[in-house]
Amino acid sequence: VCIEAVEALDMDRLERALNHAATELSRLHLLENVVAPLMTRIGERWSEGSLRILNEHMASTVIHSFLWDLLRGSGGNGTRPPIVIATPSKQWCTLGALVAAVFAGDIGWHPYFFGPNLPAEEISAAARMVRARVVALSITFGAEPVHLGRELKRLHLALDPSVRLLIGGRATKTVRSTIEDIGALHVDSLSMFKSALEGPAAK
Ligand code: B12
Repeated sequence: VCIEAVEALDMDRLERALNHAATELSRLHLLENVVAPLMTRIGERWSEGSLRILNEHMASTVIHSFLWDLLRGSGGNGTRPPIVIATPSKQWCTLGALVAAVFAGDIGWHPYFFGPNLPAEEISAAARMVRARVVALSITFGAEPVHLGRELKRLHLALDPSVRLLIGGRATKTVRSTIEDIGALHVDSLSMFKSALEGPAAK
């Protein structure tokens, strides 16, 4: 249903289908088995040439707004532990980060979501300002590993050493050795993210 709505540029239908899925499914299931595969499929169809850029843009816009609605209100009353979530410099795909933010909110964290393309010093400033013990990054675009590796090293140096850095997303493997060098954790899935956030050192 979702992909048909994207083909037909039917934003209302896509929104209705997503809202319906949100009431029927657990958050984890919704995010990992509906939202992510839909975007992957759109990416494949776009590569094959059977969907246009505008179909992808329409879907990204609707899904961004849908996820933002799920995220809204997950700040709580000040008792939840803060987590900073963003994508590093030159990383423009925010939906994975937004998925991680919605999920973190769902399991009791206060997500501070800052969107795409954030330089290292802004990410570290955010962590300082909201007193976050955990920073989570999403990496989707794999074609600039040298720049990205440098940004991650700069972030590592700028962050307080007690802040944990978790990194997820489909292109994380392009900077695997840097992630090891700086002692960050590669979180492969939302379940692994959950374990990391529930571990003893997390909050
Ligand atoms: C939508 C999209 C865009 C949109 C993003 C809109 C937005 N607001 O986010 C826009 C238009 C900005 C875009 C731009 C570009 N894109 Co693009 N895009 C995509 C697409 C179709 C879907 C990505 C997406 O949103 N997925 C949905 C999310 C929810 O899924 P996800 O990111 O995989 O996240 C899941 C997990 O990875 C995980 N996760 C992700 N992050 C994190 C973080 C944490 C902490 C945790 C725990 C988990 C986690 O959780 C999610 C749920 O399971 C992909 C195709 C694909 N196969 O991914 C291409 C894709 C990523 N794009 C690609 C390209 C080439 C580009 C452009 C260069 C295109 C261009 N020529 O201008 C630009 C610039 C990219 C850049 N520099 O960042 C390539 C990247 C190839 C590569 N070398 O890495 C892809 C793979 C398409 C392709 N097959 O060629 N893109």
